[in-house]
Amino acid sequence: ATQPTREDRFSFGLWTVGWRAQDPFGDATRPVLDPAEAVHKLSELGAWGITLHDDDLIPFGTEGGERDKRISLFREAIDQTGLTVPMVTTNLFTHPVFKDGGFTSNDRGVRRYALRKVLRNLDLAAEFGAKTFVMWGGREGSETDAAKDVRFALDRYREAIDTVAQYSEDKGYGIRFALEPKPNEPRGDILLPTIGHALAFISTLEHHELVGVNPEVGHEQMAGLNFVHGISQALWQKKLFHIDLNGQHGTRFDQDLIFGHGDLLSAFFLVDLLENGGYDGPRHFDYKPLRTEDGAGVWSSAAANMSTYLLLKERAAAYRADPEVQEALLAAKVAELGESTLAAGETTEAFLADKSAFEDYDVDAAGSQGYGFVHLSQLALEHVLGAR
Ligand code: 3MF
Ligand code: MG
Ligand code: MG
Ligand code: MG
Repeated sequence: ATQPTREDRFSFGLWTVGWRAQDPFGDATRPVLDPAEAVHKLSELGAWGITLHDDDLIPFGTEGGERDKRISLFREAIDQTGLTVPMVTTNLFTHPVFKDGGFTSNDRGVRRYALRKVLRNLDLAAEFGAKTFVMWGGREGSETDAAKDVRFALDRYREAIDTVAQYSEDKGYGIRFALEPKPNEPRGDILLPTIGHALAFISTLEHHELVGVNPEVGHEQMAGLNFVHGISQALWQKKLFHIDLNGQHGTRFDQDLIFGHGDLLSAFFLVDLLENGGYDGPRHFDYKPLRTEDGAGVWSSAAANMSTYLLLKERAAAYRADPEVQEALLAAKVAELGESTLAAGETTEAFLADKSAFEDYDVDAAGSQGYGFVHLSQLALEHVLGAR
């Protein structure tokens, strides 16, 4: 059951397995990975899709015949394996031109250049049949509040996304957009730092219906936030267009660990939510094989992401099917929260007249009841540990 198949819809960023493990203090520890090899290896491991930044496939500045050649070699590997390219994303963070941002650089020329780069990248996304276009604004931010008028920056961010969405509509691409929040790194502070900020921003867009979020486990956890809650709200607002699965140990640098190798209990409840909460998008991994790993370690880490997900999916099903869990859920009144607080058709007038709701309500009895959340939680933990 932990052997992935295409039906599981697992996808990986080309930049994940292809990461050469250079970090701010050390050189790369692995050689360049040929994109076609990544496609073949991922396909053999049971993955369904591969995703990429423009620059992952076509190094920045590569033009003409060399550009075409790289695209067609990748396309060939895709055709040979039957892997899909469900998502394409944009790199507005590596080249020094973007050091003060792409869409929100203080320099207008840089902003125009960034927008052109993204429009061209969107053509590439359409060419590969991608359904989702992710935008992570890694350099959209600042280190000092003296240097960035955030209100202007948000105006320019909105202008850029409205322009990109309009272009896509004009071309009939049918692509949806997903913004990826992150609180910091590489900038001291990044704009749209959390799922909540991104959702609020999206509601102001001209094509808000085409724009959702691509939350990453580690990014929300870097901000000390509960990822399961964030994903729940994104689902509730019908804005979970895509997801970046990985692992993280709390509020520190972006670790991009294998899925489940950070907060395992949170990963369990996340899988339960994704499987039962109405998400039908790709299960996409944005992780980094540890710097200590060689080529073989890269592929075993890719496999580990998928097998962890499937194990947790199995555990979540067992948890839900356990009669003791069902009893504990009932005792904890988890489903009762689904009932509306006012009765159907109850007017405010009738509500105010209901003495049992207030005047006669036994607050001491209600205040002394136990909800049994610990018992329920322990049952979940025992299922995760395979003890049930
Ligand atoms: C950085 C990220 C990014 C985004 C990527 C896809 C390089 O922390 O998570 O990975 O996921 O740009 O949009
Ligand atoms: Mg990340
Ligand atoms: Mg990360
Ligand atoms: Mg990511």
